[in-house]
Amino acid sequence: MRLLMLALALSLAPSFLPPPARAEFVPLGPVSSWRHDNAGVVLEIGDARLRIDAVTPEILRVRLAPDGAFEREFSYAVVPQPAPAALDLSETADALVARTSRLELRIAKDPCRLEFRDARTGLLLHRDAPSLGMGRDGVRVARWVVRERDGDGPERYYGLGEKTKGLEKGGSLFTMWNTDYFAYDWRSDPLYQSIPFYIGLHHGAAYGIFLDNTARTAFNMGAGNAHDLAGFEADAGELDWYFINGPAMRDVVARYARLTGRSPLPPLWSLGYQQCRWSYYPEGEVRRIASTFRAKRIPADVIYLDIHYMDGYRVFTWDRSRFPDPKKMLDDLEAQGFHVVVIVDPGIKADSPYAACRSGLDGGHFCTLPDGTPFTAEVWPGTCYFPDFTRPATRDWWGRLFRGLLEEGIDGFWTDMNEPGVWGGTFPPFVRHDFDGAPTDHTMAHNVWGMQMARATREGVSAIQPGERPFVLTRAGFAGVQRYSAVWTGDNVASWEHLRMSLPMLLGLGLSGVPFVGADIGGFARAPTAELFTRWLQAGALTPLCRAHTEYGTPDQEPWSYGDSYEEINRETIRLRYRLLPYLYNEFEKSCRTGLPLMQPLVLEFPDDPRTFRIEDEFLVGDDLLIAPVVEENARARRVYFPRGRWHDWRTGRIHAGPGDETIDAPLEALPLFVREGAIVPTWPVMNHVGEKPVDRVTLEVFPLAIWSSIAAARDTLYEDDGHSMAYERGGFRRTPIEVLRQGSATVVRFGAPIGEFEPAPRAFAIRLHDAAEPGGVRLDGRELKRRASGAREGWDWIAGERLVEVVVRDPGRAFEVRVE
Ligand code: MIG
Repeated sequence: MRLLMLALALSLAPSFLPPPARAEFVPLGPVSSWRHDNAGVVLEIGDARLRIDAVTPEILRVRLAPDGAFEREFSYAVVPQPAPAALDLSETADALVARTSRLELRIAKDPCRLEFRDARTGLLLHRDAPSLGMGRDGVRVARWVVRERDGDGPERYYGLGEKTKGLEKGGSLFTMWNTDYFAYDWRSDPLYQSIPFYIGLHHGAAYGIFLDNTARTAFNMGAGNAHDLAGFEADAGELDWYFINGPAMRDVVARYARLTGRSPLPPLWSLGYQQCRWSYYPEGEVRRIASTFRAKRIPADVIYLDIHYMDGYRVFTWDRSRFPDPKKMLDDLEAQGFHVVVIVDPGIKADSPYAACRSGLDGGHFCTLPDGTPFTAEVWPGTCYFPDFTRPATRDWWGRLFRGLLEEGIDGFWTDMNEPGVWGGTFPPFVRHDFDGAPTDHTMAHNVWGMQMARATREGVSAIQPGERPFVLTRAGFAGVQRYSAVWTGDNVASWEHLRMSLPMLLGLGLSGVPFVGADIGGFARAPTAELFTRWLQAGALTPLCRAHTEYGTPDQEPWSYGDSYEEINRETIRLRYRLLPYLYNEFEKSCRTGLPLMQPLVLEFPDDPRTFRIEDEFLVGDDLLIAPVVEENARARRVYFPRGRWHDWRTGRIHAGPGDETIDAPLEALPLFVREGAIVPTWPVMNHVGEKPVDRVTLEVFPLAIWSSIAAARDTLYEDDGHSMAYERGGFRRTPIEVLRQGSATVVRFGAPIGEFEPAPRAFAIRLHDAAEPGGVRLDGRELKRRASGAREGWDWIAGERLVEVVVRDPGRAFEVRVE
């Protein structure tokens, strides 16, 4: 009887099903043969095949095809790379040794195991676990590695994108499977983003591992063992991964960003303060919020419309009873200096008279069941279809749908629910996707679908408005999402714990290639106290994306919603951001070139200082600002760790010498903010929004180095452009080289000839030398400058109480020199 049933089951089973896989880890055995072709090395290991290529001298790519057949050469994450680097190969009795100028990879032959060394120092960086290494486990592929150990304990791990559980990931287990996780907590995993990249740090050297696999993957960073094993695995597909050498941690991050692409420059207005809630409606309410910002002189650039602007949640429509004349409203808001960003959801209401539904069905744009009929699921609009964003023609179709909203005056798009999140979870595994021409099911497409929605959105907006920089904000993403979109950390909670958690989450995203990040200020779920909102706004004041948001039905959550004294503090906090906008913009522009994040954990800059390994309540913004926000209720002071160097308190001017801890006063109105010695920090006059007035003065706050050297402050370049167009790609920018030198007892500030075609409005430069002595005189290109009478357009002043020299000169648009004697 049993046999009969088995026979029956076998005969009914569709013939395309593979034989049931045995779930058992089978490590690689001995290398049976190998060859070295012009690009890399290919090894045969039983049925499996392993291929190793040098992408650059610092980056090796390793691909394991468990059944010997490599998949097509295609990646959603990795951008086209220049010609591969040379990989030299030599053979010993028991190993092959592959070398680039920077890396040495030893491949033991029996069994096949890998060991990576720095070619210059010889340091052993990373190796397969001897008894495990790479292997397969049914249809899964996995790799187990040694978690190294040094004098400071087990190897430290960083990255993995948007994860909770702290900045340093050692000892925890993580899954990559994009998940809509309302009100997650510090143990929740996985969340909205999947970035299968981590950094290892031991013996003062860092390296990176990037697993380029879009299936569900898991990273064991030393969980459940004696701290000596780590590993990663994928539910399907190849074990296709990259080893990235540093040894500086900054270089690992920069090289990872070289692989997966860097963020484009965003419009400057998107670095302004952004106000959101679920939802501002009807029109009168949106207008009231906008006018209140202006009346109260609280700077702001962006207002969001959440799902209530749509007609029955149909994306690309308006609810005309709530918004009778969107164009008029948007014109008026624009006149007030506001940009409007709308949410766009991927679910298209299955309702055939509706245009997006009809054209989607006609074009075959929706994800399907295996038999080709459109797949449906329930979400805000009711029963929905879902565009297959992994299909190029569908991305184009989606992109064209934005024309109407753009023509009405919408400036940016917020892609939500794109994990995908639907009522009850996500798509079932059998849902079909084009996967850019290699049709597959949801198992492989899930983690990239949201990123492809952000991509289709960005590309569509760019095609419709080719001269303008798009602004896209996405909840879901995969490695490389930074090429298309900013990222926010989803549905957090209005609690002190969430404020604390938000910092390592944002730092982890930055270490994983995504610079434009922010958390919902004040918290999304539930309502913050006045103090929590104020402290969160301070912590968020210098995060790359600065957006307050709250869920449906909560009390008002605007900077003025907590009474006059809080309003005053919140106004000043936002003004601080606007003063520092040119600094943020300069650092962003650097990030677009280097791939380094704006928001940096101390360990990125000081990986040789063990004190920094786990600091996650302080961070650097750009190269020179150290922020130590207050993240504890009722605290009016906090301990701050100052890494080596001297740090100037932005508010009080006090100087703190690191390394060491100090207790810093932090009354409710204070955001502890410090500037590294040697920095030149550009600031602007505060405005109510970007572009309210021409910038008539660029102030350079100069914090000279304490040690005697001919360089008094780091060389720097001031970057400027029009802030919104793509002209910067064709020379439409201005770079002004600035250096501050010591010549005897004089300090010389030298401005180089500006480079580029962008012409700023006529303006002055104010140079403020901190920690200075009273000057005997000041010269501009050799000519004596007068001590400044108030209101004079040029001249200098000495503010004894602040030990500050301030020199104001007109920008002559050419090289010039200010000499303070
Ligand atoms: O099911 O659009 O994370 O920011 O306000 C909730 C409503 C859908 C989730 C987003 C949140 C947004 C909300 N959305």
